[in-house]
Amino acid sequence: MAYDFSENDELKMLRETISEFARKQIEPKARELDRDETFSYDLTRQMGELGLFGTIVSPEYGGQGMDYISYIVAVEELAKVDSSQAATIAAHNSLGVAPIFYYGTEEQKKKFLPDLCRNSLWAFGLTEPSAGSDAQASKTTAVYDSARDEWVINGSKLWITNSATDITKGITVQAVTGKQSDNGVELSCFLVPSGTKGLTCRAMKDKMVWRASNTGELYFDNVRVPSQNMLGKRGQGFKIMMDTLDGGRLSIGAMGLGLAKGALGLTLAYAKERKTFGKPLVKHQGVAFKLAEMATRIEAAESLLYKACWLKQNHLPFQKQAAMAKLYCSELAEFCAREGQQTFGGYGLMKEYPIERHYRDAALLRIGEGTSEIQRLVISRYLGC
Ligand code: COS
Repeated sequence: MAYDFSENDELKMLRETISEFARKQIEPKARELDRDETFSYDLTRQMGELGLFGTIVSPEYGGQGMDYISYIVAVEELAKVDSSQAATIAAHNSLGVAPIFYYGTEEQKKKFLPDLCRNSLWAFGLTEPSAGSDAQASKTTAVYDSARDEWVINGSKLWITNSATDITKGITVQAVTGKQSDNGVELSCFLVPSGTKGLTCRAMKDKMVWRASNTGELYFDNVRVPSQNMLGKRGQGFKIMMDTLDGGRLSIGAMGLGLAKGALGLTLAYAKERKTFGKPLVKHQGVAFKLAEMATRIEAAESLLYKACWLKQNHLPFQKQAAMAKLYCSELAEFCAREGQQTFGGYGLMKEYPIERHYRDAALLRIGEGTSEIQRLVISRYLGC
């Protein structure tokens, strides 16, 4: 099977549709939403109408049945213009919907997915106040109540994208359900619907990045869910979370690549207009070389990311390449946003110029869904280190 770099007409059309939506609908609002730190229900609804909620889910559960590369193209196009809107879609598809689609029982899929493919969001509850990179260090517990055939969840989660909106229907939660024979903890996943008694979801404010994306902190105080809400098997929780993150890393890669392309586009346009020392910036070799470097790294990142997606799409091992793509694309985004800002000079420090927002938003990519250090750890393990 050979890796094909060309995009067919269907993919080109999808890219153009999302690009046009991002330029016409998102771009004019992005600055204000960022300034006011506001999650836009209107844009989210429109993205749902465009079919971006259940991209990879098969039509029998209400999804679009897109292939993985198409989904990644959509995220990339959104991220060129605004990381916050891209984050809403990336987190919902990769982290919210995907584990239910891949690991849910037939009953769970029929119950939850059709709504999530249209109108509602679902979140991924892994990170806790003292369990970030060390994702097995969860303190949240779930205890089985055999009298009622229910699990009782206690604990908290932090920095959970899409978890505290009015349209969030629930969260997949990793919790400790027991001990393993080797003294390790047994971790399991539960589908916890919003509004369940004892669950509090609060939006986290005052972020530097992704200010128009919803980030929540969650508290579980004797939250009861029926045993049918366990996702996967008892003790399979960590693997479900890790497998889900492998896919999530590709969408963060797409966000990095998109942001980098957006930054290059803005910088090139500005450098053609702005004159110093009697000629446009692009005619100064120092600036032209910056642009050449950005473009070269973008080209390399694109090949790495889409190769990783192609591997996933063809059911081949892709975890190493996903970590590489996440690492490279997120660091690329930061590089391009910084070089772009430098080219804009003082204007690049003003909120009036989108490069300023890109510069801030890029910071999340090297931290969220596994820091750059975690990606290096994963890659080095594949090398046998
Ligand atoms: N897919 C499926 N299973 C996986 C896996 C993956 N990608 N990675 C690890 N596992 C399995 C292992 O096979 C192992 O199974 P066994 O116990 O049956 O052998 C088990 O999970 C434990 O694996 P490991 O010992 O490698 O776990 P570690 O505690 O060393 O953690 C890292 C590995 C650091 C890679 C993991 O904790 C991680 O990715 N951390 C970052 C978490 C993160 O991204 N957080 C941000 C979330 S924001 S949404």
